[in-house]
Amino acid sequence: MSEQITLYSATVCPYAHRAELALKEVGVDFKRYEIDLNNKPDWYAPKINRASKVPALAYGGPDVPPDQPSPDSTKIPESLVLLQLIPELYPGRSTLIPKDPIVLAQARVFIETFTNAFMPAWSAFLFKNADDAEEQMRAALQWVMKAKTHKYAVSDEFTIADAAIGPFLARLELFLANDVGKFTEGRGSKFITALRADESFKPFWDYLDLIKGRESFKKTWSPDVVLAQMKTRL
Ligand SMILES: N[C@@H](CCC(=O)N[C@@H](CS)C(=O)NCC(=O)O)C(=O)O
Repeated sequence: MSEQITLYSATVCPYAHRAELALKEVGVDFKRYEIDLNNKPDWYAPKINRASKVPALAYGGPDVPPDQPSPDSTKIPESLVLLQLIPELYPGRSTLIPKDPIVLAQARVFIETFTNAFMPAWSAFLFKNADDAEEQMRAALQWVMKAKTHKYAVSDEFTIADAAIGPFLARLELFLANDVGKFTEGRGSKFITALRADESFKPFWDYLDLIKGRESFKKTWSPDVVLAQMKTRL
């Protein structure tokens, strides 16, 4: 019998979404426990993740209710660690970890470079209302289009690179299109409309549609809940 898996998650969180995508891609049964980030349970930090962040996985140990975690399960935080661990626990059940070590290295470089290119623009637009937010975000999305070398990011198959960035790109579109963020009203939707009208960004939207069309994504994506939770965090 396989070990029990409990994922502590929050629907709004793109990092947690990475782990959920990996679990769905490998097709394993798991328990999911929603953490209210505005009102975290007292036991969460001491018993699951000292950093008090989602995602975190409780692996193995007895089959207990998620809100009564056992000291006998192994607790593992950090989305990128989980994105690697989950397919490694269930080899041959997904394409997440490319078989070719060179392609795997390229996936890791893709994730690292995406983080450096995208995160400052994400925060400039959504949280800082920076003067040059549009410019920064255009450059970040242009980087995505340029860095993507295959049908998916680094391969014709869905890998950790796509699972790492999809949750951020989908939320970017959702938050901006609905003007949910700490920016001037209308600025987000105007940007998305302009980007959609710009033919040079078509490969970006095609790529995002491809990710959003995967079963694993559809099963883990609740835009209404993401929006509602995001509004409480601004
Ligand atoms: N480096 C972490 C970042 C996770 C993270 O920042 N999660 C946020 C939610 S998106 C969180 O739990 N924040 C704690 C809080 O809001 O109190 C990872 O990749 O898993």
